[in-house]
Amino acid sequence: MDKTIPCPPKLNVPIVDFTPEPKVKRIRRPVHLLDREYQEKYKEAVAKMKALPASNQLSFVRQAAIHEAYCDKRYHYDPDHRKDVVKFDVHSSWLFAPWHRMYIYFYEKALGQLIGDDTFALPFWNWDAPEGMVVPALFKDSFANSLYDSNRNPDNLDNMVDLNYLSNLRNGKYTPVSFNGPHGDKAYQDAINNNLCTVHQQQMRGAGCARSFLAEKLCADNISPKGQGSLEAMAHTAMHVWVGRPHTKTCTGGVVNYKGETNCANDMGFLGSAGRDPLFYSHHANVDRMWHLWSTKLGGEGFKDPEWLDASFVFYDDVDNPHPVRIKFRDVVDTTNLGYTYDAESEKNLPWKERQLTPLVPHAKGDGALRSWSALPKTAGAAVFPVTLRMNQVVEVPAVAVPAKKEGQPRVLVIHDIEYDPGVANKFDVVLNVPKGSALEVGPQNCEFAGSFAVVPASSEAGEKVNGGVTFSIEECLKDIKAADDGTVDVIIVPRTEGEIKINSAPTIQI
Ligand SMILES: [Cu+2]
Repeated sequence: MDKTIPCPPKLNVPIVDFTPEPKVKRIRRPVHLLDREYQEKYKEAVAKMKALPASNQLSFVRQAAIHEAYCDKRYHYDPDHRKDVVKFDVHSSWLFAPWHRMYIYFYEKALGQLIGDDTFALPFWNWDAPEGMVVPALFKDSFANSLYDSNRNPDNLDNMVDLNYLSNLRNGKYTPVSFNGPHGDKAYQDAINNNLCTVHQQQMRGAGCARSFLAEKLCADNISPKGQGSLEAMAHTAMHVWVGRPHTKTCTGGVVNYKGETNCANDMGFLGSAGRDPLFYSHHANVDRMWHLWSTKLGGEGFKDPEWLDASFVFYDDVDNPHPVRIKFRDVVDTTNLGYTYDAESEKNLPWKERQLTPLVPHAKGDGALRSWSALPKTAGAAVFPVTLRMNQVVEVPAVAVPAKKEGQPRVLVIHDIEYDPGVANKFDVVLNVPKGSALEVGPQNCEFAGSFAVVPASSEAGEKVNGGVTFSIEECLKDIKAADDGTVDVIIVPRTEGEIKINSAPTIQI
């Protein structure tokens, strides 16, 4: 990894508490709809940030280093000085959404300050609308463009994004779809539909509660990540890996993984370098907008735990006089407190809100005994945990107990104790009540889809494994497959990537 990134200096100025902004003056708009003047403003602001000396905390190089520090385990946590050091990471837990909101808020403010315009709002990459489903042209021109980054995947830049990318990469046989069409093509229409279904799953169907959308709790007494939510695992991870420079046999540079091999995936495709691509911030502005939409228009309820609301981080503010500001999660739950909101026009017709999902196989109402493939003994192919996943070899976990439904308490499927090599992209999907032989075909466009576990590659040391988890809201899925009143359901795990993933404990369904 590049060692030129500076470490944060020792604090020699006092930390001040964040004060809410008195009014909303920044409206974040989609990148693809910016007029020429706004495009130039954005380029100028980032160019000025890149021109600041690295000694300035608000310089681009230091902003990128913040992501590396908090997201690639540069901070080690040892509150009791027991040398029981845990590598700290803001991913895979309930820290993910608020931490990233804070991070890009201070980035946005600094950009506005650099061009003397406090109404400047960070444009978002609108990958959830068909017109925004390509890397925005503004970031691609390599000539004198502060928004350009050479560490991207040239094969993907002009194609329709795939918000379910890693699942479709099966065996490297990925068929790209040109963003320019022809628009009447079935492949083009399917690609748009699959993307919209992915966002529908992420935002609506799989987002029935804060645990499954914003991720699981993480507190100081046990800071191993407990579980991702759909906000992180789905479109967010897919777009990181989609944009980033991929690993190839002949590439040079990058990180050395535990097998001693060089892995040169970088910039957006690698957590340690993601912040070096200016597109990262517009990507995360849309991830942030997804949280905003969930908690406003879609009526999602965030955490009420004081441990979450009172959690705080310190960021530098003010380009001219950089000083540290302590900001709490409760300060950022509502974006208006931060003086910004999202363009109302882009919220009017959310194209992914209403989606007709299709069943891959027929489903009958009743208990598991009625399922058409259940002629097989229930123990056939039963996974014995721990189980090590192999790409494309599905793991069937038959007859997982489903607790009876309780009003207002959505049922969740929880898989924890997932060990994986953090140095590579890892993904598996989870589907319900599908015969083993058909499970590979299930995608977000199907009723049987319950959710995905997917992580962006990060640094790894020799033999290092990271422990994670994932939580899915399955109430809607159970209803769609006519299993809402069943006592059991078959859970099928569909490994999508090559890296070794070991699941130590069986999935459970909880209320
Ligand atoms: Cu990210």
